[in-house]
Amino acid sequence: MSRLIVVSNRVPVPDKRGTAPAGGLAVALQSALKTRGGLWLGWSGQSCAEDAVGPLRTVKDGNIEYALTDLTERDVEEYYQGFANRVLWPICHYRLDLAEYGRREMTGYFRVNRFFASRLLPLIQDDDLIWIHDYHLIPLAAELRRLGVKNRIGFFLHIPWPSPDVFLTMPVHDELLKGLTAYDVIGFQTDHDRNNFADCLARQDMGHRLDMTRFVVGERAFTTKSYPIGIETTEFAGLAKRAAETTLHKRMLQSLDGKELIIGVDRLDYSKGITQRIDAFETFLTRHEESQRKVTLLQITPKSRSEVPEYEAMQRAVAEQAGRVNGALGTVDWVPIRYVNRSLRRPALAGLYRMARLALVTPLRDGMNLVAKEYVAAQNEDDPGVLLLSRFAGAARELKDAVLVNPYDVEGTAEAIARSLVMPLEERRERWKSMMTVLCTNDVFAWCDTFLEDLAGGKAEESGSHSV
Ligand code: GDG
Repeated sequence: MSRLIVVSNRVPVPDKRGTAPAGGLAVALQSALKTRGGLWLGWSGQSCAEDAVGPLRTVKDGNIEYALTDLTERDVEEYYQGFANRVLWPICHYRLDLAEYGRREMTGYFRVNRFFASRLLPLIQDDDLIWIHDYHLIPLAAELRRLGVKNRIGFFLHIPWPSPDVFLTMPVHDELLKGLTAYDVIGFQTDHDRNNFADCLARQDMGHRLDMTRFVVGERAFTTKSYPIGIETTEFAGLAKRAAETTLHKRMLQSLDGKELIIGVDRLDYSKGITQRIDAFETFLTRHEESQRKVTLLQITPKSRSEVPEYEAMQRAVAEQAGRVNGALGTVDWVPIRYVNRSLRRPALAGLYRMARLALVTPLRDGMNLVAKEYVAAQNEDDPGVLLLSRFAGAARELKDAVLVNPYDVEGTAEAIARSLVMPLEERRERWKSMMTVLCTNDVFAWCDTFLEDLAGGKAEESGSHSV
């Protein structure tokens, strides 16, 4: 079996406590690599002065070898905080209003991708499979090809690919599209994203389609498909079951004092629809007064990208909003919203999912959303809770038995909360069973194996072998 090289912006080297990172990409890839092993290269998270970037640092953990590089302060500002998080992230989540274009940031993005290629080059052996992840590194394969790399290279996009009308607002759209054609396999979360990508190629008159999955652009042929990402379903279910025995679990139950728990878990990000969700919860409480003092929303929201201004502003806005609702509706012995602004350990999270009667997973746009899948896996099959899920999350295309909502429709979401809380046991069981069947089939290992089978499935297309 060929060695696997994974490249992503950040590399989640486990800390001494074995704490898992709060981020979907890291959670999924760590599960996938655990069994197969390989090399994982990315940014260490440290920044330094222009002339102080040292050699790669390597850390071994089981059969995974992590290779970490520092970036300069300028790199981080232009490539990461700038182009990746203030252009690509908002554009791919349909937030044209938040995109901040700057030539300096765009140049920095391509420069850092060149730098990643130069760091990776000496590590590559002839038959390695190279798997590059997410929007930070779209041009990386093109940079590697320029350096003569002939290996099979795959790309997986964890976030949505928007429709051409949105994507083509980006000044460097053609460079990004052309950059993608340097890959052999391009993976998306859903067919919808894959079709949007194909529509962008068609709109720009780039190459042509050979069949459902194969395209030819200029001198390169590639495959593009959807590979919906999953979780370690069985393992996570076991974790949640075991957590029910812990003291944290018992303390939490005691503190609820018979009230129903509703849970929300999201990185603090404007794409997750947290403020709309709190509005919906408030509307539900005011319209269904009989539920006041009977339910509590636990919103767990670890900080994320605090150095980007939009995120810093949102941190304040959500805290204020939760405080306002608690002030307006709370009583001396009941707090409607418990707002936790830090990361919990994974077993604790699993136990809380299992305790919750209802999960609110209401992103305005999401590539997949692993929280939705984790919540379902964590349920007690005898008395499962209800998943209320945004129809704009990739997960909604698989979890059709969730209660699907439009998160922009605050009143509609409030009514869906009310309906979910009184859903009969029989219906809850049926919906849960059908969702669990999907999650057991499409788990993270299936995701990884299917992608890698396609990636290993052929030799890199020789330049010139497919002229159009
Ligand atoms: C991107 C895409 C796609 C959250 N809080 C804590 C915690 N988490 C964990 C969750 C889950 C992960 O972080 C979040 O994953 P999501 O998929 O929900 O969202 P993103 O971080 O935006 O991920 C997304 C994903 O990539 C994978 O392709 O699904 O669409 O945006 O695993 O459990 N983990 C711990 N403590 C927390 O407080 N330990």
